[in-house]
Amino acid sequence: MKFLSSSLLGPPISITRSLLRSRRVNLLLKVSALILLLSVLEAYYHSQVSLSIPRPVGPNDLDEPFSIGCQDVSKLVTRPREKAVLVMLARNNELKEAKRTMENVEDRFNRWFNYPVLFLNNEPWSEEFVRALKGTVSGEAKFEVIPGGTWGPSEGLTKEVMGEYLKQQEADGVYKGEIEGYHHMCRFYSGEFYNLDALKEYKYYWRLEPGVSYGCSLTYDPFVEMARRGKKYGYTVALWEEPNTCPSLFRTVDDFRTQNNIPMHPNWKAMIDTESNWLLKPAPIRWLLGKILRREHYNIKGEKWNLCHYWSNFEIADLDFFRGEQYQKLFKHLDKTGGFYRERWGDAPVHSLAVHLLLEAKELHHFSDIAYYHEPFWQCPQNAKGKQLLDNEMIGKPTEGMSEEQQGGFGCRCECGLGKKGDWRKRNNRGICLEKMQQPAARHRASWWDLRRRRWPYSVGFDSEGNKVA
Ligand SMILES: Nc1nc2c(ncn2[C@@H]2O[C@H](COP(=O)(O)OP(=O)(O)O)[C@@H](O)[C@H]2O)c(=O)[nH]1
Ligand SMILES: [Mg+2]
Repeated sequence: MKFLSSSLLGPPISITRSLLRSRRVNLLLKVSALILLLSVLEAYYHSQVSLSIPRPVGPNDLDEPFSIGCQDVSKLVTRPREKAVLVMLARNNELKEAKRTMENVEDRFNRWFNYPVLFLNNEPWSEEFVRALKGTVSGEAKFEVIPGGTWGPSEGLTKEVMGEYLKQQEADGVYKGEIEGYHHMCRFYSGEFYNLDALKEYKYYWRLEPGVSYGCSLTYDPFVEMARRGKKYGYTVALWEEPNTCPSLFRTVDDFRTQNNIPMHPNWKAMIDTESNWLLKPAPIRWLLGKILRREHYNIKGEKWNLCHYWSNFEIADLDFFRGEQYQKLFKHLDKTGGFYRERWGDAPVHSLAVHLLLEAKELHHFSDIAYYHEPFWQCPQNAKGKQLLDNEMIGKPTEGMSEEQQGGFGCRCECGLGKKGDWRKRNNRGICLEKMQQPAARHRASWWDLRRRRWPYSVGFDSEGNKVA
């Protein structure tokens, strides 16, 4: 009876329900699939199209090595110098390491060019340090004490609050986060350094550190070349920053960018991670990560800094840029937030984000011909074949440690062996950061195949075999 009535009235209620449900499920599935597709398309568009880095216009890369092999230094030293200075911040107890650096830099460069060297300290110099270092410098040696107030802390930060910050960083395992002097040093080099009276007469500086070493000879004047080519910031090594030293740095710099209507030009895009997890970051997720959760290393729009930066313990740069209005305004903006102490912002990421925010790609220079070692990283080029000027009297006799000459190399008298095994030290210490940060200047770029094989071509000026791009 029951069956009859239901068959007369149409399909049983349970079947109707399940039909309806399956239609609803169907619709739900279709809508979900559509949302998913739109999300993927949107995420693709955002990361791979709107954040893509255009190749430079014109046939050439925007940055190439200043020199291939050795130059006839005897001809170059007769030319006018730039207003430039070598700078070393150091402590009295770093005498031995400071002396080693200076002797090395003199041997590889300054004995020909005789630039002045400025030694800086936050405490009075010991007589012993002055005596020992004076003897190493071929130009004028100047010893200055950093004026009080310039060596941190930030305005308004009490000793107690600073102490709390340092304790917290020690507990969190932040690299050198518990060392007060290290915070002062990072803040000093980020901003106050550029306004020192002792630097007023100069246009360029080359930053040195105790205990670093230079493995090639620099037989031309890098300051003159910087000026001639309109370069404002020169670097050697690029690498990833320790994430827990600067969780809010990128957001703070990007806030400055939007407040001052600075457009997202290619150099800035080069600091954004568009490679990892882009698929999972459509607009609503970015909004959640950036605006609501305020995730570390994200800006308010939900774009993530790739943590790449230039290692600022080597720098050759234009002081006018750093003491100029825009950079100083940025430094004050950063300093006001207390991040140099609440976190442990390094001067390296601060400089790097700043130059990528405020300078054009053509104003940056990779000193790929300089061999530079600072524990634990090393950049060292191969020696240019047939360009070692072995008979040049002023450069002198080649040493026993000189690496062999290679086709496609561009170093001068480089010693890259360091006595350790492995060939990686012979080539430039390229890597994903250098590759990415140089993209705005590079017409020739690493193919996905090169990247997969971890074969970093000399993207700026050179192809993947190390040959100069025509
Ligand atoms: N005068 C002075 N120099 C410092 C102090 N802390 C660091 N420095 C200098 O700052 C530079 C960077 O310091 P370093 O210890 O090499 O740090 P790292 O290279 O980041 O590991 C070096 O030139 C040091 O001599 C400090 O408290 N006083
Ligand atoms: Mg150091």
